[in-house]
Amino acid sequence: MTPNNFDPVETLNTIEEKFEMFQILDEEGKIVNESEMPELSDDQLVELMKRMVWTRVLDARSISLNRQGRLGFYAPTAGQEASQLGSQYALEKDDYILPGYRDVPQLIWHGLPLTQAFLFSRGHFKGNQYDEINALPPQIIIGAQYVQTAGVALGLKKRGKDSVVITYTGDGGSSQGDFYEGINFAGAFDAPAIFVIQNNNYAISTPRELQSKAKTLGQKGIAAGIPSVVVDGMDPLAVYKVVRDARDRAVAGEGPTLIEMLTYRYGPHTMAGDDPTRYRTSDEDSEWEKKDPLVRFRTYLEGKKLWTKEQEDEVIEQAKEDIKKAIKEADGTEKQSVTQLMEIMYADMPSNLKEQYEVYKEKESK
Ligand SMILES: Cc1ncc(C[n+]2csc(CCOP(=O)(O)OP(=O)(O)O)c2C)c(N)n1
Repeated sequence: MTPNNFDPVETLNTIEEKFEMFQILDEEGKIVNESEMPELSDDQLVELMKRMVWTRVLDARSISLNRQGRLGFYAPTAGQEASQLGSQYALEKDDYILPGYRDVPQLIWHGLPLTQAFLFSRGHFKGNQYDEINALPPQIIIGAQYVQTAGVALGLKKRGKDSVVITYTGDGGSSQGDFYEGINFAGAFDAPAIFVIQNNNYAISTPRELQSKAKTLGQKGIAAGIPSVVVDGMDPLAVYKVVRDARDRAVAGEGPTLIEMLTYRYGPHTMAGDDPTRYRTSDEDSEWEKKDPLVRFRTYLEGKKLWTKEQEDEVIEQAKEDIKKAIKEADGTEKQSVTQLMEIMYADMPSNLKEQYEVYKEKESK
């Protein structure tokens, strides 16, 4: 292109047109992109379904436990199972997860004991003390995990590890400065990172249309010079495939990838008083219910004679048992004290806090 026919509008349109949604399994449970099917055995497909069903039960139970005052902070996950678990399933145990507050399911399936997830919800420091899982605790500051991901990924690269870091933010998070800093830095250093935007159409009540003029959020990676893709976030097979490919590239030294997953949260933003009926229509909800990842994956697996109602009931019962046991364990965990909280916060406690520490030590001894 010569400077004479330089046309910035055409350049933009050309780029934006390229960002079509990648899909393998459609809403009817049919494979529409056979050549892109990921290499997953029948057992692996069933395992992924089990995880999605189990997690849907956890979501429903967490919401009622929260309403009973038995859990604290909780960000509902129903609707986002394909994005969350399809992506986690594409990781290896040594890979790192840097989650946002809604991404507790990925942590659990990466090895976080459910009891700890409940303790995190209750604000207990033991919920954030990870022993056997490569992950950081869920980030509450929107987008901050993107910058940390660039750092962790660069660290892995410098140490010659063949593992990667995956991080998640929302459509709202993709407007943060940290988002751009993270993808830019990771790109500049070919750091082995996978940046996910779970675009569930709303940042609390702010709709996607007000979030950015960009036609897709996935295209934002182009400015950082990194491969970028928009995927059907309700399709576990497509999500698995794009994340696995991104992982392969990262491990091969080819740097990060940005993945926008188009998804929806069926519940409220968090359990702290959000009412989605004030900003979403029931028609919109119904449209997305038709895309439910569990429904389409179930239809697909039933068609392959890999899944039955009995299997599903078994997983549901197992989930309920696991939850009951974990809540009991969480209830039995010693309450955290103020002094414990202060001890884990500081290697060297500032002198003014030391004074307060002594006051509490005294109080707690009584
Ligand atoms: C830096 C920062 N600003 C504002 C908030 C308050 N806040 C919490 S969640 C949220 C919306 C995030 O929406 P999105 O990134 O789309 O993620 P989703 O919750 O939909 O998964 C906001 C603004 C925050 N936690 N951190």
